[in-house]
Amino acid sequence: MAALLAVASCDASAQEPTPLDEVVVTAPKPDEPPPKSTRIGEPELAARRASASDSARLLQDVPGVTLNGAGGISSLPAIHGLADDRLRIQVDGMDVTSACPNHMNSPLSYISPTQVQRVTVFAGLTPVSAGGNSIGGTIQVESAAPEFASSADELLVRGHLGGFLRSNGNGIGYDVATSIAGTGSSVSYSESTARSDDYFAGDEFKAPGLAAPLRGWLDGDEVGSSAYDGTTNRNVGLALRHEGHLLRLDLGRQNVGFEGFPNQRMDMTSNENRLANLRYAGQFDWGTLDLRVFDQDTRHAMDMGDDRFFYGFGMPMDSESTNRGAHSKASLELSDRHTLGVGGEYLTYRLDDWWSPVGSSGSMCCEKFWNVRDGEQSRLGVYAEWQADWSPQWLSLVGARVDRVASDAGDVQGYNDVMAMWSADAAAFNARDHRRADTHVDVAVLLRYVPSQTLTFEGGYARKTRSPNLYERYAWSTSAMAALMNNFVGDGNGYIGRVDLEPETAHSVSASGELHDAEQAAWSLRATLYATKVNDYIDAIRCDFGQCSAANATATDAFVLLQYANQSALLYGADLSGHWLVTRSDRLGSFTLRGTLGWVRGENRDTDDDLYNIMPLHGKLALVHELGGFRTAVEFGAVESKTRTSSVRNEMQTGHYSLLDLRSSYAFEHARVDVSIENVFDRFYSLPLGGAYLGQGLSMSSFTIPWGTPVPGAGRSINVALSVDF
Ligand SMILES: [Cu+2]
Repeated sequence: MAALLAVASCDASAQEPTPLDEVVVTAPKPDEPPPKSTRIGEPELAARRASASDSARLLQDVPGVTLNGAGGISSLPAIHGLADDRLRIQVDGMDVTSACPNHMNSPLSYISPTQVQRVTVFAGLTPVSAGGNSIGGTIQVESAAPEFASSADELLVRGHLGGFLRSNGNGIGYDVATSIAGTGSSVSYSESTARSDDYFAGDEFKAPGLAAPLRGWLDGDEVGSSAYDGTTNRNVGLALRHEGHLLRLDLGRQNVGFEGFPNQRMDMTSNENRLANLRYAGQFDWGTLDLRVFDQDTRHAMDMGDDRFFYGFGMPMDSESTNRGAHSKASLELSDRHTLGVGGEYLTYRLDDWWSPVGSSGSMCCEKFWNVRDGEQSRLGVYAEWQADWSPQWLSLVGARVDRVASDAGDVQGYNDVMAMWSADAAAFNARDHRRADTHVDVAVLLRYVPSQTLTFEGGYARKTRSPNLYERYAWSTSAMAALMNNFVGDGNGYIGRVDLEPETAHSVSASGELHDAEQAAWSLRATLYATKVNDYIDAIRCDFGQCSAANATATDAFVLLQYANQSALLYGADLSGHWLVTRSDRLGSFTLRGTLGWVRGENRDTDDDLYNIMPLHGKLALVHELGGFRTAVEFGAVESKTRTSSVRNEMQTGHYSLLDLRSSYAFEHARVDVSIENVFDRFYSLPLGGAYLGQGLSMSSFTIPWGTPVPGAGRSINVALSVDF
């Protein structure tokens, strides 16, 4: 799989089968498939869904993709070492955006795994039509496309009921979906929920005791602040179809009652998100046309959850955002060989982030602390992309795009104006002009060469650009408490913005080769090499001004305060993936070995430091048995120890580990049962990308939680999921 290179193919059915995840094309016309990319469909998705309430986990076996730990339903995917806002992540075509100084409500947290029907990953080089304001790859997650009845006298009625139980953390949830459709119209409804207590590691990693003064007991192996509760996603869809035209309106609402974050200093105590997505797709003699408008409104609240000290008053932090977008895309078939895609996008994002005062005296009295006030970022982009099928052997895709990104934020204030700890930083920030406008010029050149039935080469070059997000530019306070609340990487440090940050510009080259049998069924081996040089990479330097102490500049075993800074970075690595059909017979079914190996390095070229959260060498080998409706997989994963760490962030090292998972499923005609045992031997391990453990105790200041404990991975869990379709 790992079409780590996105090279276009004009026909989805021409996509090769891929070693780890099958390429399943479920897109109905006129929902044109994107250029060649990695697609995850059934049955891989079904098997993953059964054991995840976090949609990012559906991506965990895609070569080149790793997951940065966060809350139980909101891991942040990384592609080749570039994560979070460096990727373009679209949910049902919408550029959904986080509204939180910790990026708790990440884009993929807004769709539950049960809704996900198709995942497309552009790991590595992305065509410009799928890029924009991002330097890593693109992840597109989609829910089910509407279905229509095939004849006028038929009414298509569908229903789905599902539920799951997971032993580790007592996870439980359900999902229901129904739709009624004629030949030209369809109405659908879906709903899903999930909850879990704190999960347990394979062994003790701290002393058992009270989570915090006046709080409940936590066992030594219990991962504090990892629970979540009251997550509900509801969606209503309407669709109209007439000949080659499809109009869809989807209205979604998500509520999260609580989500703990073991690598942040606070928890999400409420999140309400509303989505409206109106789209049109049409087929014409000259090609296809796609139009979309969408709106996302988010109200987000954070405070201390049950595993943290409450300080008698809590620490309310609120944010509210509106995110609106319009996309248009036309694909013109110039001739049998040439297709021209042109498109335009407009996005506008508004954010307020404020912290209500607490107490009638003291440093957090007496006014609202404005972390970001009247923040806005708008982006206008246009692109053109030319795909040429020169011959059955050669294909090229060449594109360019220009984006204009304007960012601004209003004046701020601290909890009061009388204390210098707030007023000095606020005055310095307010004295500056905050408006910045960046122009991005991106290009992508992708080539594919198929010299024989058993060999495919892909390669290319891309230049991509990303502007700093609002927190990177406008988080302003050098007070430790305030800076520690601004952190979306989970390393326990505090972050201070920099208004003058320049956009990151990435130059990427990538090449891959795939060998397979002529029928593309029995075996395959794919290797990809890639390198990305990032100019003005937004890394961090130690804060040595404002309220930052002299010790902050040199500490090597403590949480520290950092300021974002443009530096240059180099990321490079290799992905290897393959499959081998060991044996197949009518009586015993088929046995297939599937494997992946990922290796990535990230270096700061200005400081010679290693970049933060770069996954050590990791691999997975699975033996999959399929017979009729039965599918069983034995998965063995191994990860090397993490010794290359970011010293500016005092990133912790983690040890090597290996895990065994067993997954089994049986698909009846109208039902499905999944049973899995994850981490069969209940091994203890630290998550290499899980960040610092901050899930209990007095988490509001730098020195009240000991530095040095990474967030551990989950111990054994026995998971069961059932679903019925009718
Ligand atoms: Cu938050």
